[in-house]
Parts: sequence; C-alpha cells; structure tokens
Amino acid sequence: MTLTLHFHPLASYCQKVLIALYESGTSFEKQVVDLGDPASAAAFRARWPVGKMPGLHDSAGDRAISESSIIIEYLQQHYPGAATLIPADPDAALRTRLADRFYDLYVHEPMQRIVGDRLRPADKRDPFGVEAAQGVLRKSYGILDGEMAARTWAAGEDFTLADCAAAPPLFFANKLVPFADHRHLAAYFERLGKRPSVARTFSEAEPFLKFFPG
Ligand SMILES: N[C@@H](CCC(=O)N[C@@H](CS)C(=O)NCC(=O)O)C(=O)O
Repeated sequence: MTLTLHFHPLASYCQKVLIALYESGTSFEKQVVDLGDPASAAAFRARWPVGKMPGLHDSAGDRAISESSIIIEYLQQHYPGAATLIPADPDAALRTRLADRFYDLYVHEPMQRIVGDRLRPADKRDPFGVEAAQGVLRKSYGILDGEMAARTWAAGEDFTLADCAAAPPLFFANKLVPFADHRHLAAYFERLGKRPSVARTFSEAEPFLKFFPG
C-alpha cells in the first residue's frame, strides 16, 4: 500500500493535510503539483477535474480522494495513526467538524479571496469584494477570540482536524488582516506554531513564501 499526496508546500489546504499526516505519523509519498506547469496541472485535473489541491491517492484499491477534510477523515478511517483527529464521541466529533467548517468557510475562504485579488491584473481587482472579505475575517477573529479564551485547541482540549484546518489560514490571514488586539486568538496561533506537525509544515513552506503576495 502506498499513499501519495498530490500537493504544493505553499498551498494552504495542502498544509492542512500535511499537518494531519505529520501529526499521525502516517507514512506517505509526496508528489508536488505545479499548477503553473500545463503538464503537471493536466495530470492533476485528470484525477480531480475541479483542479484544487490537495489530492490523495491510495494504491490499495487505486482510490483518489479529494477535499482536505475528506482526506483527513479517510486517513482516520483507513489508516488510523498516532493521533485521533476526529474524536470517537459523536458530540465531540460534531464540534470538531463544526470548527473545521468554520475555519474553511469563514477564515480560509476570505483569506483566499484577498490573496486571489492581489494576483489579478490591476484592472480586474475588486476592492469591494476585498473589503467584504476583510470584514468576514474581522468578524471571525472576534468569534474565535471569544472561543479561544476558554480552549487550548480549536474544538476543545485535544488537537484535532479543526487545528489542522486552523493553522494554515491563520498564518496567511494574520499577514493580510493582523489579529491586532485579539489576544486569545494570537495566543492560540502561537501554540499552533509550536506544535511539531505545524512547525514542520510551515518550515517546508518557507522557501516558497516569496511567492505569497502579502
Ligand atoms: N475545498 C478544497 C479547497 C482546495 C483549494 O482551494 N486549493 C487551492 C490551493 S490551497 C487550489 O488548488 N487552488 C488552485 C486553483 O483554484 O486553481 C479543499 O478543502 O481541499
């Protein structure tokens, strides 16, 4: 059996899955996708026509799995490792999935929108959309700051899927809309940065940070 992650070290949703893999100590192979290279992009799109990274290939059954949260769920179901990233308790699992959705929809998505706008040609920019995305981020920071006043990790006292989802977008979002006086959120982000799985993922992205338009 070989698990292959199709990814790029700078891509934030790929980082989410890398953190889960490192956290669990699951062995896997890496296949870097370069969406700027037509051959690499076409090979990736042949696996997942949506064309968004990451993708996981499991040689057992020749299965291709897409979408970061689903990949992490798949890994937990089929290759449970050192970490339990989705709690066995059904209510705790729902809280974890809710926090995962929150980070994807209300932190990751607006962060990507702001970055995407910076990558557009000057005459195609959307200041109104960027302002709206910045507003979503500020609102999310306020909600998260309140939550993190009483929590160690995103969904409670254990490191879970939700923390894998949180670290990458917070890293980039903080560069675009600083956490400012949201001190509980800032302290949580500092804890995340000290987690070996997160620190490793961020350090592997370091050589590519020059491409981030932040
Ligand atoms: N919902 C997807 C989002 C994946 C995503 O947005 N991936 C970005 C990289 S972080 C991507 O592939 N962007 C390339 C593009 O949109 O063409 C997931 O959770 O995996």
